[in-house]
Amino acid sequence: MLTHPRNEPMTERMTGAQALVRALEHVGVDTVFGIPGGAILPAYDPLYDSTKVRHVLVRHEQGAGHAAEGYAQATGRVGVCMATSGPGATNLVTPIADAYMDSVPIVAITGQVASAAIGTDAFQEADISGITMPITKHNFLITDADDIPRTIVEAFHIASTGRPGPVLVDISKDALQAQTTFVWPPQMQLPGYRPVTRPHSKQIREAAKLIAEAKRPVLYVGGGVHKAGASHELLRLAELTGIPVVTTLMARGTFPDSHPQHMGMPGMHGSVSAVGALQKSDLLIGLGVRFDDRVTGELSSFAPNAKVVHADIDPAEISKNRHADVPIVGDAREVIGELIGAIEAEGRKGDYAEWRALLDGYKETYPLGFEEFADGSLAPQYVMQRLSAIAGPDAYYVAGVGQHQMWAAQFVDYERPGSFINSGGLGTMGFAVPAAMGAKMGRPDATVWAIDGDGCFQMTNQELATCALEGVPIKVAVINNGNLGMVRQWQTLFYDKRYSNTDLQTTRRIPDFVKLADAYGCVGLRCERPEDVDATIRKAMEINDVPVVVDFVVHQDAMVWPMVAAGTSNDDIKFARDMAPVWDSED
Ligand SMILES: Cc1ncc(C[n+]2csc(CCOP(=O)(O)OP(=O)(O)O)c2C)c(N)n1
Ligand SMILES: [Mg+2]
Repeated sequence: MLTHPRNEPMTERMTGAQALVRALEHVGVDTVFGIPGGAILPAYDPLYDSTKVRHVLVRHEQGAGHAAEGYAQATGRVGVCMATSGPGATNLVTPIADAYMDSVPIVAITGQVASAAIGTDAFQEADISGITMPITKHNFLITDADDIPRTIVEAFHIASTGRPGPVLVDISKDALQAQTTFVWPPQMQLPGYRPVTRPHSKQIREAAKLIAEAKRPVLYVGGGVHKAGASHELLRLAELTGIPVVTTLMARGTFPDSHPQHMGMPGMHGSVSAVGALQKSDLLIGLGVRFDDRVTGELSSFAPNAKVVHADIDPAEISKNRHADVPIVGDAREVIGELIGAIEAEGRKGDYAEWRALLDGYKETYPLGFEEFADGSLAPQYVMQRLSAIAGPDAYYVAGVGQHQMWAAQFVDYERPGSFINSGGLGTMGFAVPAAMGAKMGRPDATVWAIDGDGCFQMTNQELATCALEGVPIKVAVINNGNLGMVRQWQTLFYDKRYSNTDLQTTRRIPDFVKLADAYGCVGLRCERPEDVDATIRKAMEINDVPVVVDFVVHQDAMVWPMVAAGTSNDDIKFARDMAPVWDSED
């Protein structure tokens, strides 16, 4: 009997490597970042012919991983990186851990030695699935070509659904070389994987009741809200209730900075108003957050009078660090949508006028500020303010890790969800340049500024070669304080100014970042004085055919304030050295 060909699955004989590339095309991959080598070489051959998948040859596999993360965060799609076995795969470990900590959906594809050689310490053998077991959402080792298409579909499904995260697919060389029958679409075999997205209605009603009864509620918003695409719902919930909002490092822009209900970023370097809001609250409504230690400070004195509503897609997060009075498992968009419905159904509204007035008072009395230097040298915070004003809210800002990252979080105004991309959980130096490259490839029409430290920049700036050759005109602001500044800040405060191994001596222009930019085929600019900042940024904004690197030479003594010293209570926040805010007398 003849059946209509459209009703039949597509089948075709090909190699495992061809099946891999075909599967990547079918799941919609358009960009892969990677470096070839022996074990993955069979996959690079059919990749050469693909008209749908663009492979970007990076200079270091760490760059491939961060680029995949930047691409994923700027597009909301799964980022893909590829490496060979052994050292290629182990170079992906840092970005995989980074993606795991920040719930970024990436799929890492690695070649493995031939299956008969696995476990023999063969040349370039590393047990990458074993190594990455604790830092992947899931990982696969494929030794049979027939399993390749199905596993690719499963990997993309797992990476992008529920709580997003990195998935590793390790494929032995013989599986890539073997003949197989390509069948599409394959049937997923993930019987145990069913993330809960719909929240329990009883818990939602309970939360709505607590919200109506609270006197001092706070919407404590984390990275999960933007990941769920729930920023519109968040705005509706906030405006419906009038509850003040704080946005964590991973949530900057999810709620507009300019909104009067926004109290800023909480945490170690958060604003007094945001930290105060949490500490003085009687109800924390945690949405897509994980009560990270950088936010809570000393856990035992965190928000001591608050009941907790905690909504997260990952049940493992709930009550992990702080007991949740009302636990809600679900997708943030559905949770917030249902909360809005339940609050409307409750009919009664809380009265938070006094609470808002108290927090507005903190905001006014303790705004973010910084020290300017009498010698006319440049304050890094001023650079951020001008970047923000000139590049505007439509740009993407991608930070490295250290003081410059915190200034980028504090002094750039974020109005748009997802416009700040950084390494939050792992704090990975070297993140910015490759992640900015990935973001720019995902959003070619957007302006993408990497805000990097002189230390971080020296870890991954080789991807500027990739950017220059592949036509990815990112802009890099190197905040050059000549030091591993954040570590130096701790030495200033806690180690009696004993500056052990934090002076990078970049003041000697080793390396000279302008010449380095030039060597990479980029434009290099330098700015050392406040009066030149605007003109320099404008010049960088005008160059759109090649990457631009601006060496902003700033004062080495600039510090990040406010600060809650590690392990101490949020109540002991300092907004400048030895300067503590005065909380209200009734507390
Ligand atoms: C890979 C890695 N190594 C070490 C650290 C510890 N660390 C955190 S911030 C920092 C200094 C970063 O220096 P720089 O890039 O110049 O940024 P700055 O703080 O000066 O703005 C270091 C060494 C880290 N976070 N990541
Ligand atoms: Mg530095």
